Amino acid sequence: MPADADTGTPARRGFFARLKDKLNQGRGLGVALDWLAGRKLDDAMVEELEAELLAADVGIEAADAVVARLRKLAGARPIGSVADARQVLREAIAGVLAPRAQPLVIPSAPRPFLVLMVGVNGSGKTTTIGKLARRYQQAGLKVMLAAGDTYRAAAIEQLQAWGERNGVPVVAQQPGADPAAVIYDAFAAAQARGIDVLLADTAGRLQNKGPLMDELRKVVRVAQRLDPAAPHEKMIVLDASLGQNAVVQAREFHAAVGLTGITMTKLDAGGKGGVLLALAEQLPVPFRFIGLGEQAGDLEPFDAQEFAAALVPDPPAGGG
Ligand SMILES: Nc1nc2c(ncn2[C@@H]2O[C@H](COP(=O)(O)OP(=O)(O)OP(=O)(O)O)[C@@H](O)[C@H]2O)c(=O)[nH]1
Ligand SMILES: [Mg+2]
Repeated sequence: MPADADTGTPARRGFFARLKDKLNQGRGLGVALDWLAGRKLDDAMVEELEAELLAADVGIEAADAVVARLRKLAGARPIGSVADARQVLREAIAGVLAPRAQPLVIPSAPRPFLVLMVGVNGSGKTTTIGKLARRYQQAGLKVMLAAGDTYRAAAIEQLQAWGERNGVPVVAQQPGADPAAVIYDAFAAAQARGIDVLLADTAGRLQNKGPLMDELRKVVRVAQRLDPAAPHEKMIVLDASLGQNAVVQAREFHAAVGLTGITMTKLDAGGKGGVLLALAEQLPVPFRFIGLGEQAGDLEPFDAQEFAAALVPDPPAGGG
């Protein structure tokens, strides 16, 4: 898919440089390892590192997984400098994240490829749709949006504004309409019009509200009348600043509709980033994109190595 084959472009390098500055306010992990150089990884160091990991929202299971990988790596090669120690920690972290780093590929069939966005209120679903619309359009795909958040007129207008900005059609009905009907109609229209990617918005909902989760299951069922494989992507959008709570949300939405992708937003806004390690360890759902702001360009496919490098930055010059 051309949109995701752009690793190494200046824009992408700039994005990950910004991620490094934003995560933990650039402080990063690995301070506990600064004195590892030339020494053995001892229990005191491990304890301090675990505390750092937990403070960064990594959670116990993933902290254990990182430490286990670190011990293995540190045992297998000499660590002569602080830079070596940081590199080993980056590798341990990347090792935990790597199995989930699976970019969203839009295959040549089936088309239209239906992406259903789900998540709690305010996580960034509608904004992410706007960003993806631009991304896929720039990749030469025909994009359409479905205003499946029918709870508020403002939600429909917000999606229409993104549609206008990108010059992509938006299928919408009146506030209060049945979201399943809106998305069904949009899917049928997208089929008729030869659309490649249909991005369907939904209203924010708390994972413990049964009737709202039923509504989401209905959206899925109704879309399947047009294509039994639809929605081809069921993407949850999670707010990184919610920390471990994001893991709870992902688990519950996964149980309800069977997620196929995770997009993590707001890593620029207090999100510590460790939550991705917790998710990697606890859920078998691929990481698709990460969001770093409110603008259309503030979204990139997830990359395990780049993310680990951002979590464990080099200390500022002169800062040891
Ligand atoms: N800083 C920052 N803000 C973001 C990001 N993504 C979204 N936002 C902002 O978060 C707020 C909520 O975003 P929406 O896209 O409306 O969230 P939503 O999930 O559609 O919200 P509901 O429809 O109410 O459930 C908006 O002010 C966005 O501009 C991000 O990556 N970083
Ligand atoms: Mg919304």
